[in-house]
Amino acid sequence: MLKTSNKKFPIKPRTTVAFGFFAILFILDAPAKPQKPNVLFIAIDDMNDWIGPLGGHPQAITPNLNRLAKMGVTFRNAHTASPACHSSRVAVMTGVRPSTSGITANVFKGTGPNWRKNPKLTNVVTLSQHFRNHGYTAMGGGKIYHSLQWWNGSENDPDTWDSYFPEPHKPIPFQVRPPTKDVQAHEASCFGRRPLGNHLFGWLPVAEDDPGMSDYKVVEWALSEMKKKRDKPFFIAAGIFRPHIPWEVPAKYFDMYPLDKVQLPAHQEDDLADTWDHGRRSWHQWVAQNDQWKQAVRGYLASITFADAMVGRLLDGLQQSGRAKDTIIVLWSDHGMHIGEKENWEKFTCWEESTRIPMFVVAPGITKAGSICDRPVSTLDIYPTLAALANTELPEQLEGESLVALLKNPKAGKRVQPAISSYRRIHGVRTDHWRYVFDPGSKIEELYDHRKDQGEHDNLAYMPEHQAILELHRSLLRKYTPVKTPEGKATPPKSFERLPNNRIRRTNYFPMAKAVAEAKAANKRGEPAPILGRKTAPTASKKPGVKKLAVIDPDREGKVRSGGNVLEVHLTFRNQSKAKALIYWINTSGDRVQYNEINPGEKVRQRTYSGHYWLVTDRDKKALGIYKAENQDGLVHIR
Ligand SMILES: [Ca+2]
Ligand SMILES: [Ca+2]
Repeated sequence: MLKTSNKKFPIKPRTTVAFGFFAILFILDAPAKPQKPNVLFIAIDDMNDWIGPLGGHPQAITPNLNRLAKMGVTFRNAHTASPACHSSRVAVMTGVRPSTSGITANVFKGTGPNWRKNPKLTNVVTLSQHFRNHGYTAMGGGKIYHSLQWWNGSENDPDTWDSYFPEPHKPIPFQVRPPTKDVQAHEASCFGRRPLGNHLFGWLPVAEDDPGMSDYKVVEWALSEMKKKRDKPFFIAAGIFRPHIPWEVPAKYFDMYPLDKVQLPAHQEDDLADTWDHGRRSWHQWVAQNDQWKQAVRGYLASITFADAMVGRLLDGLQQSGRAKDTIIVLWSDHGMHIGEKENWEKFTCWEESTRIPMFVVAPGITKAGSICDRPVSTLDIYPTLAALANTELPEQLEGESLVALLKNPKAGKRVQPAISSYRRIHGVRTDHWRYVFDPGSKIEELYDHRKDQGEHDNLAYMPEHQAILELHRSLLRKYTPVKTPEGKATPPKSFERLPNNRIRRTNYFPMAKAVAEAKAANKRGEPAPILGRKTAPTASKKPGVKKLAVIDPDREGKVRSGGNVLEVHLTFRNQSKAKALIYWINTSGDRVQYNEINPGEKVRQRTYSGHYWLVTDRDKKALGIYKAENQDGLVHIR
């Protein structure tokens, strides 16, 4: 039985006999010690709303999250405090708002809790410490603080746990990668520079079943801890790493989503016309030019279903341990995920795709099975909620709001705060059915009405009829963060024009899908189109001077394709041999396109783009060497 108040047992003895009778009943019924609920704290990495209870993707197979939803309260309007692994997790574990600490993005600084150097967080009592201070054994496993499968560092704080699996500074167990031949075949089928190295932005099955997965091992550990006999209540934090990239899970999960049936997420091609540029459009360019969108959706869905299976094992194990009746379950994801919407991949924005998360609470004796709460809540609320559910005093630093009132009454329970998400300088405010986004850098403001526009396509911030609601959201952001918002009538930033219908439009915007389609059509016509994405990609800075280019083995012809980078550079080909040489551009499909002939002793200056390949042959068209243009003018000696 859980209690949320400290009310004394109401004994009103009328007679000694009656008192004795009730006292005996009380003694028989009561546990030997004051009972405290156990806590099973499940952190999922990068899981967005593509799960049954949130309906973000019609094809997602998540039977175990569906089951969890039926056990307690589903928060359907839950958002991360910060859409990046590190900042999100620090906010959850400290209860301090990212805009207060200034920790609003990822860091990769080696081993140890670097976030403790932040003056606001140096001495803060973390969630696990709080439970330890109140008589709990606090154990962690897997990714709770920031760490990555391929990064040897971790932001975990070993001093805040009684034990950690597998080890506090290496919280994610070893994870096997897909077979090399599969990776190579996939690389060969794609051109241009793939985002991230080592195929980490990849989606292939591993040649293992569930027990070969690192998350499986974390769950095994959590189950073994649940079963142990112990004097103290437990706080078990289990971190599941999938569906974080790389989307590599056993083949059976890929098989659940036949590629030809996979649906792309709902999206609008020119969605970024009325908003800020998140700087990650080159990822979408690479996906689009290689026709990888569906494959990526499939990999993400497969990874979600795998993570769901791991959640199922935790739920089953808790049931089998006999402790479900006195264990609070909280499940949350550190942030959402763009899968190509708004020409973005992963997170790092303050739109719904990045901020909306799965969040569930099961509190025996408090929550009703199958309840739904649509009020805006935040991961910042997890700490105060758990502290309240365990009848402990809330530490002073907490800036979120206990959700106990909403757990008891999901529709009418008191809720004061909006859900605010901060990523670097950008902030999003989510209320019951509005989202406000403000970028203090470009000064652009956004306002979306979720009653009509769940995809957040139509920015209403510059419409006079929505001025009052805009003011309300500006004031909410000012109330809870140090951000200075604009005041008065919203004015479009310089690079935007105001349209007659009071929407705004970026003057030089060109959708990536259109740019890629045009370049592909040109290639099909046999025209060299080394402009893939040129109109939209961020301008790289060209290095001064001229660099002699290294020769690439001519046997690589057929394996290399031009694309990716878009900076204009010049290559000078000097023919120092005694015979005529031919110059070819290798197009985006990997084919030769002849550009020039160079006589002995002559030179040719050729305009091209960084990331593009050039082939030199002898007069019989036998390949002599391949050269790749870099972010600098290049020199090629033909000998
Ligand atoms: Ca994450
Ligand atoms: Ca839009």
